[in-house]
Amino acid sequence: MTERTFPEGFVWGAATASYQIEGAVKAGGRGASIWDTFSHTAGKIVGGDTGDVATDHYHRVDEDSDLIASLGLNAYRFSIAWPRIQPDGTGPANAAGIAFYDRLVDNLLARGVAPAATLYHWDLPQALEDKGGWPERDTALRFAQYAALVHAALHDRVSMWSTLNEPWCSAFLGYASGVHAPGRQDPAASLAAAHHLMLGHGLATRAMRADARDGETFGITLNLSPVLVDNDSDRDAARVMDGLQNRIFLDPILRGGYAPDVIDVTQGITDWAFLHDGDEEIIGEPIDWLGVNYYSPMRVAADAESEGSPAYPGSAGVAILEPRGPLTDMQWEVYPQGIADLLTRLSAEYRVPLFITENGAAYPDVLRADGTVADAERVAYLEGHLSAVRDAIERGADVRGYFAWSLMDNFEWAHGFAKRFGIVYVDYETLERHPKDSARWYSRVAQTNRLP
Ligand code: IFM
Repeated sequence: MTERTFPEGFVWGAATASYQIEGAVKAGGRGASIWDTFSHTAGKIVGGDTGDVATDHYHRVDEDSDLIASLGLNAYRFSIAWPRIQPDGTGPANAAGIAFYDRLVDNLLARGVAPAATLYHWDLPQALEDKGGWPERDTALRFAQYAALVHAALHDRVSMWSTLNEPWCSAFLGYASGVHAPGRQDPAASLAAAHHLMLGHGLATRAMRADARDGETFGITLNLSPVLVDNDSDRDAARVMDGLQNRIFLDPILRGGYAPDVIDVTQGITDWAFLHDGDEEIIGEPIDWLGVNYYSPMRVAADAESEGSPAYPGSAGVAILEPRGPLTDMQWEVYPQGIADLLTRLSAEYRVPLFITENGAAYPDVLRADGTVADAERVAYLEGHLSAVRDAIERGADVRGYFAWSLMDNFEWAHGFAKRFGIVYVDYETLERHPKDSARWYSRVAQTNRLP
């Protein structure tokens, strides 16, 4: 590696998720997901937005495949909508649902782009939520069956598989703080949900690996954050939050079991009866790589008066501090050093090959009359973070690739369409796509395998 280059064979991609871009929520026999229900519930989403149309990717899959190829990316990370494959969350695969992903995968391969499939990016079939959702053990078993169906249909062409995207969000934003679907506020249920998500991951990985051909790889994607403190006296508080954000997933998946301190801080909330003998062995099913989604660090301090954050059951006594500028449009701190520290730590402590499966920033982009978008702040964000990724690789971190979040502007969950993360601008009136300056910059990086 010379000064600005990346290792040979480095994967350069962009990422999206089904509910955020597909739209067409009733097409091809798709069932309802928890996000359909949630987004149609008054007051849950900024502006009353929904994913009913989103960026209409379902109908524009050919055009979008051309777009990806035109950027010179060698990979594309997308997710599969469970309710397209099993409208009620059980039973045989719905042929029309499979056909849509067949088409996407064939399109990508025909254009020289490697498909990277995520099986679950938050759109649980509503029928399974009606039976209790992720806090119920049965949902993990259902997920493994769904995974096996999708894998059987696509694994002759898809090599890179991720089971879950950001189970922290599914469990704790979905069932503890309630700002995401299904919007429940039940801390004990959220911890059960986290466990069952991981159980589902382990069972699905086992099922797919049993039927894998040579060259297939299996992983999971976690949203991880370094936890920063100003004073040594805040180190215990940082350990609590590192446990609740990072290690609650990393340790069972990569070290064979939960860390005792994570179980301890949550004891007053749940008795952990959901943890059965043998579960940790299933969750620890070996993976080939870990997907890391990094956006910003978490700053904390000890605070005896704090009741903790609703999204972190067990965080009483810890205050989450305000982010420090510069901030993105999400009010998230821009801190490229965080990605380098995280990758270095993960490589040293967990010894697993890594992909950055998401990294990027929202800014209030403006489409100019000539169809261009000058998003210099996003270019700076990407350059800062990619440069930090390179530093981490040079220091020994085993990083195999990078996926920018996101290929295009899309439905940003509770923020609706108000936050734009895309390197491609979507005009929500016409649904036209316009590559931003960041897309051109990133395309150059991908094609030359180096920072300009
Ligand atoms: O848009 C989300 C994505 O779905 C999951 N990771 C974080 C992104 C930005 O909030």
